Amino acid sequence: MGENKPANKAVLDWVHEVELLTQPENVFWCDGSEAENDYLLGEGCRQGVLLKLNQEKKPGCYLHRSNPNDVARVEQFTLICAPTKEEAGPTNNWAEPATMYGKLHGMLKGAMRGRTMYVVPYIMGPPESPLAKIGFEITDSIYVVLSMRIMTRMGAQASARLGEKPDAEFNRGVHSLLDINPERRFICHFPQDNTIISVGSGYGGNVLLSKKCLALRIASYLAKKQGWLAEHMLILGVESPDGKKHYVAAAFPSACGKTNFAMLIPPPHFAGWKITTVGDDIAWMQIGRDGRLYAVNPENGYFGVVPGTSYKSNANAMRSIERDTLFTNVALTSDGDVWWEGKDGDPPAAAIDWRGRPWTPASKEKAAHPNSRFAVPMRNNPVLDPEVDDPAGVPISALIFGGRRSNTMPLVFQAADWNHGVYVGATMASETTAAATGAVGQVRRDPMAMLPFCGYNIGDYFRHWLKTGPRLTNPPLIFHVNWFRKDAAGKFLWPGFGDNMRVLQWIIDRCAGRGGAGESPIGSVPRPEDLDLAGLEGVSPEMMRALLAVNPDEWARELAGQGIFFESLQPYVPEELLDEHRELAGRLGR
Ligand code: GTP
Ligand code: SPV
Ligand code: MN
Repeated sequence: MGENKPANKAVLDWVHEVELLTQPENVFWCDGSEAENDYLLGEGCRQGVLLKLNQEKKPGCYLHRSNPNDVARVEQFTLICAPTKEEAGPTNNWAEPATMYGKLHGMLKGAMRGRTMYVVPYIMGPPESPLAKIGFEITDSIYVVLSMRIMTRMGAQASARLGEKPDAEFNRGVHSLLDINPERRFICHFPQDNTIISVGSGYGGNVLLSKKCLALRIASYLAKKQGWLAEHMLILGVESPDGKKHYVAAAFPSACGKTNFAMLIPPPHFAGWKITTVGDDIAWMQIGRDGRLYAVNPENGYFGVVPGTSYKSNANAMRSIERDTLFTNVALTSDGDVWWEGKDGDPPAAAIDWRGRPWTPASKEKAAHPNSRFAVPMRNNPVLDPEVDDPAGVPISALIFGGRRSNTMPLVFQAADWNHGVYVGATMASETTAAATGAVGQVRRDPMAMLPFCGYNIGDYFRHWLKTGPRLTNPPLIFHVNWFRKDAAGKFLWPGFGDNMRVLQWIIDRCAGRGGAGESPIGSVPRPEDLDLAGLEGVSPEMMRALLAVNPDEWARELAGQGIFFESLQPYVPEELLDEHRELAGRLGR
């Protein structure tokens, strides 16, 4: 075991270099086999990295507790090391590549002494897809290896696909835990070298280098160069009772509802409607020969937010995580099961919290960390879309942007055309969540939900979007949604989750040339009678009006906020978006 070396000499040479630098006790080449997985799970338990859960209740499930100082992405220590600061742009932290390589190599020197260095080969995307990418992640964390096995198409097939050609393209990822010290934590991207180096963390998006690092930051850079899109979007299929199927892709910021929307279960009134999941976090999209936009999910699993997940809110996620799941930072019950805030039923009388301390319902602190996560193979999803492995991807009828906004943003509106839609995406904002370290609940601009994930200058990213529209002879329509609008007492006005089907149906109707709407300065907004609200509980006509309202005072503030954001990005904002801003101001009478 651990001997499965690839034939490609460029890979062997690079791994050898990293071995000389980090000086591990041994090198373990992963093949992705069942036997290897069993061995690593056993080894993880032996080392105390994993806790085996009650196998009768949760077959194949394990619990990992991360260091309490290491529970989320660290945006302030995430860097784009492009040759110039201008290439990284106004929204990224930048460091000069040679300087950063020097600093990181200093930190990695001897870092794996006495430890095993794992080499993880993986494919992102359906292997036959023209968009598929191959990566290798070197790591000294068993937890990372086991997670990568769930989240990617990991193992010998990746090395085989790379082949022996010396110039075959692959992503080089190096990860070391070091001493899990926030002061020595850096997530560095070298887009021009297709290289990622991550040190000092053992958590999620910081260390599963396939995910945010490769599939978004590096891929967005490649996508710009090669004429496609790498986006922080879920992809779902929606089939109506008459058998017509549409696909939509939706960008919501971290912890703002992508996984839930991707697995939505329609309310009883929508008998015959079926929702299927292609992806829950990332979409790679290219233009098809028919001039439509086609999307693939580069991932193989879901790294989902646990708190709030229940049979009531997301039964498909609950069924998925009944087995083969790696839980991180949830609570442990006395019978070897897991628990979190928002799970169905009563809290356990006693539990061990995410830090490993005794917990009872009387405890002041949460049992599960707000950013606790599950990692589960997508094959466990009962509503996995049958086209998920299609190398060509699925045709996208609508693109949806959305954020967590307690006010201002109506439940849904439609952009007038492509450029207006790009403006809507570019100016979207959301309240911050526990998915990244820092304050929670503050409204910040998060263009296309890509603020932390765009691997190059955001102005060029906007320009790339603007250029993509005219290349699509049959472009998707663009919408904005907000499930999170609140009343004066701070209560959500919209029940969300399954009831989001009502909004999705309107979106699909609009794509099919049906569906009524009222015109407003910000776009087309449905009137209450344009939405199918039959069987909707707890939303009075007055609440419905509040959900759909475009309030002039709120929009005056919103317009100003969007303007301030664009100012902060100058001189990089494309003229087309400044035009859109002026036109919106005009429509709002400002
Ligand atoms: P990342 O994995 O961080 O990218 O998050 P995500 O966008 O996939 O978010 P997810 O679906 O995991 O939801 C995050 C949180 O929002 C969870 O606590 C959900 O329960 C909650 N949530 C999701 N959809 C809705 C909704 O329609 N209404 C309300 N009120 N909450 C929701
Ligand atoms: C996100 O923060 O958007 C996530 C979780 O999907 S992480 O993998 O940690 O980035
Ligand atoms: Mn995400």
